Amino acid sequence: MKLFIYHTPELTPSSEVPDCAIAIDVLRATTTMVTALAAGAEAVQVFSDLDKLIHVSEAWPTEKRIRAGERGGAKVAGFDMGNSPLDCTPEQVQGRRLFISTTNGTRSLERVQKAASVMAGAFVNRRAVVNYILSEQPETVWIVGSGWEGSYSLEDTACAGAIAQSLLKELQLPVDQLAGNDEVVGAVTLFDQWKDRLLELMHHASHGKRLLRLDCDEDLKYCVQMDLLDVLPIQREPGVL
Ligand code: 3SL
Repeated sequence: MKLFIYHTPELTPSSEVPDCAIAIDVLRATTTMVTALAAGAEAVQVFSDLDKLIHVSEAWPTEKRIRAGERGGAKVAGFDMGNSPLDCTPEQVQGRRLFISTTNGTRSLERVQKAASVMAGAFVNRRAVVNYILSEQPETVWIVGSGWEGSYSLEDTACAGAIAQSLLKELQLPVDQLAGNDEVVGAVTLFDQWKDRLLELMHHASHGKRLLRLDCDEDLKYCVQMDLLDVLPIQREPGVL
């Protein structure tokens, strides 16, 4: 197995398709997706384009759908919810399909949707992601951070490092044998440095600061909870997890 980490979807090689791809957007899209499925959502369907989301979800019965839209951290007007995982209660989402579009997270899922298996990862379901990789043993694994509008993000790389570190431990491999690129070594080192202070790391992250300005302190606390949910959002058809 070779593991590659890419800090943003734009950095993934356009001519290659991995056996397994994990899209990460710790703050907050993939954390929200995991939480919605854990709370009983029927599925999560992702869109980079808001108009397309509205068009496709129109065909769904109103009581069976919930529309989540976020731009710049804020809820999109007219949508049922923004992108807070804390809004994904069973009362809100159970039995419904979550139609979701966010600034960056949904784009990284779309970027890797041709991989043989595609999933959404976050700190909250790190163990479920690792268990899947260990059981399936794919030849090539990509972990793709969402970043922010094409730029690196601390939180996604730290989460990629958490997954990589756990794989190294379970497989009892030195990092060189698993790492397909230098980013793996960097991500593991970042996670190792901050693993006991993840909330503090979120406060250093530019998107963490943006969310704090939007009074999303509780979201940050929620998003750093490691292995909270044994749920693996895995793609069943393009764009649907
Ligand atoms: O960029 C994204 O996809 C979002 O997760 C950003 S936010 O946390 O909802 O602001």
